[in-house]
Amino acid sequence: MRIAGVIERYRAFMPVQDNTRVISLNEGSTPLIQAYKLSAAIHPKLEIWLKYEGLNPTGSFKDRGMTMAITKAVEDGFKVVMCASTGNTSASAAAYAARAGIKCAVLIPEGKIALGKLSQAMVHGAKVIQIKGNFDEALTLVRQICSKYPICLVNSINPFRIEGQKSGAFEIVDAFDGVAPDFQAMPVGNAGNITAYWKGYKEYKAAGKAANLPRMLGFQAAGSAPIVLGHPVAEPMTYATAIRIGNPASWKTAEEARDESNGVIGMVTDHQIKEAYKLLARTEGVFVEPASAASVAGIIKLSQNGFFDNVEPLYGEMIRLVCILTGHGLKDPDSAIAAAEQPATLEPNEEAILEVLGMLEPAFA
Ligand code: AN7
Repeated sequence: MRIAGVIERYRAFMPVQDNTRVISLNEGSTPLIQAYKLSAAIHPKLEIWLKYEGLNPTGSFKDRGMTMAITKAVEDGFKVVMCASTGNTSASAAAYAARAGIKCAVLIPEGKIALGKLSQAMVHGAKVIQIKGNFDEALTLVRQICSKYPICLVNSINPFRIEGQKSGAFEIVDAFDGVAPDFQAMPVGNAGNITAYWKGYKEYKAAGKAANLPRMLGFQAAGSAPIVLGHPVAEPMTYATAIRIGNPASWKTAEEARDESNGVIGMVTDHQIKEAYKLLARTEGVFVEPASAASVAGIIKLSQNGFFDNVEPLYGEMIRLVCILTGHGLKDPDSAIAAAEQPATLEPNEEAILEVLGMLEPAFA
């Protein structure tokens, strides 16, 4: 069976006409993986599922929104698209623009985007411009330029991005036969994705396709936590560069998602993100980029604070929680190598290898 992209699969919910030329890389349909060991390690009542968005065509959730944004840009006659990015949006925009045969320009913060993401934007032929400033400054410039010239802005303030990204919520509800999980946890940067998921869940419920709505849990990095602090952060800091954003464009709708769903937007330290990053890789075999681990770090923190102790599951005995793992670990190989034990370098000699493996010790005999 051929599995189509998110516009074709959820066409009734997408703003396309019968004759719209759909630009797609067959995004979506990402694995939803049950995390038995992680669940047991975090809370006895939690049933955690991992929505592995790193398996989208360019390695992040951005593809769900980019298929819709580029489809519309082409339909509306644009020949050039532009975005500011901490990396993943630029990778996705560059790939979908290449697919469509239009030009793409990306503004990125100099030195603050992961190697894999930079390589993607470059190889797909985008015009890559590094700004001596941060993401928020880059986005301000992109907004100014796109308001004056015939260039389509494809950051998540483009409403078509949100329309495409809401498909993630549809897939989760479909996977559980019309039931939304008790909770959904995700990292929050520019806050487009939490906005999109909440819109998706509400539309699916209104259409009679979801029995209930989840409570939304969003997590920012402590050095870049404007929504938690209640004010913009002029110089956002975090090693999770994807969410190094101090003034999110979708701030208000993120707060609406939190408040309407009786949810939480909290923050986690870089240390907590790193620990969750390693835990996911080592206990579940799931490799994500650092920002994606903020969702797991956030659940661990909430659990330690007793947050789940008195929660009544919607159905059955367990509290079902879906964690959105937004980007693939291969995006950021430098972080992976820094977080792990370095390889041994040996002569090509059996004894030496066995020694490193500990096989020559009596315990192994
Ligand atoms: C892996 O690429 O903002 O809250 O410019 O790459 O919707 O911004 C990326 C954000 C989470 C946060 N996880 O999502 C960009 C960019 C990963 C990300 C987020 C991003 P939003």
